Amino acid sequence: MSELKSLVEEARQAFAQAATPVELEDAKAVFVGKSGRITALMKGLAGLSVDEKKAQGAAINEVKREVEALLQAARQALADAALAKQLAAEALDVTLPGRQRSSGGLHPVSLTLERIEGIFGSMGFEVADGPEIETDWFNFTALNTPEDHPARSMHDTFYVEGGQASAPNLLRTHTSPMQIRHAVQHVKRHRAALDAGEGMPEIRVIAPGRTYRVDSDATHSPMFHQCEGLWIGENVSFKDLKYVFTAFCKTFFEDDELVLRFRPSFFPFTEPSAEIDIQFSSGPLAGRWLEVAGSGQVHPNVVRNMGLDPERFIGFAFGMGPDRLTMLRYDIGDLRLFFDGDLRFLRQFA
Ligand code: 2U9
Repeated sequence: MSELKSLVEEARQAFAQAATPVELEDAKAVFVGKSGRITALMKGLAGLSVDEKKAQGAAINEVKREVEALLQAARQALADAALAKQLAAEALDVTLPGRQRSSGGLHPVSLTLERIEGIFGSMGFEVADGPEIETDWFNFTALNTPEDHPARSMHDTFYVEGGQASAPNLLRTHTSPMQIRHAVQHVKRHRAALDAGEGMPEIRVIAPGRTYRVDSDATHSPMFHQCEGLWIGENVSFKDLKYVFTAFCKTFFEDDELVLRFRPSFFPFTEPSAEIDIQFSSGPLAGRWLEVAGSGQVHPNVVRNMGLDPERFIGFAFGMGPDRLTMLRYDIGDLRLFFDGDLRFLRQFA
């Protein structure tokens, strides 16, 4: 009988020492397994009398129940400890502040480009796109730029690998090649009708984008933006240019009293050509003449390079610098602020 008592005590200690479920199941086998001590005691009943079997058997069964209850409690304790450990390891501090969600905004020059596209879009102009790496033909030759024009020199143009040795590829120096590409496609689509002596819808397009020149100071960046416009038809004249560009400037600068001045100038791709100056009616720059664009009637050679007969088709083009327009609109003094990426500056426009 005393062996039975100490057996319960031994089981209690063995179970308490088990640090893992595996150790606990090993300890269990010592007491209640097939070859455990309780099973051995049961087998020992065989040689006893009926009365002794009854008494001893009941006592062994009682011990077995106690050991099994201890085992169950030990299993539960191990499971509770494991859960507590996992919960502690995965604890979340729900009172910590959340991750901040920063809100983005458009770059001031992007805002200007969107504005330009919106205004010209409302006047029926499409928006052209095109590659920033261009061929010599689309960037210079098609635009009537003479072979010895200074813009073609290494001092002004970034040349890149590729293209022909006699005419290497380059980073476009203006957005005009996009308009040549657009016009050539447009003319191709209407070739059959044109050859049959019929008409074609007018070309009315603007081309905004990045351009590159070897130049860098407070008012020049090696990468800068341009937006050019082109309107070609059978009956388009300088008065259309004046009307369209005046409407654009008044809307863009939100100044209905703003006035324009066309000053004679020269570009290889337009003839005659004019510089466009504006004068604000109010604000810090009121009364001063500010140059905002170049313009002109598209040169017959350029019209021919689009695949059109310059005797029949005529039109005008203009070009402006969205970087400079942004500086004028927000009264910003240094062009480099746009390209430094300083958030203290950029956030003011977001
Ligand atoms: C085609 C034919 C003609 C676009 C034009 C200008 C005048 C011009 C620059 C002034 C400084 C832009 O801001 S700037 O960098 N542009 O003066 N651009 S006419 O003429 C074209 C374009 C495309 C097919």
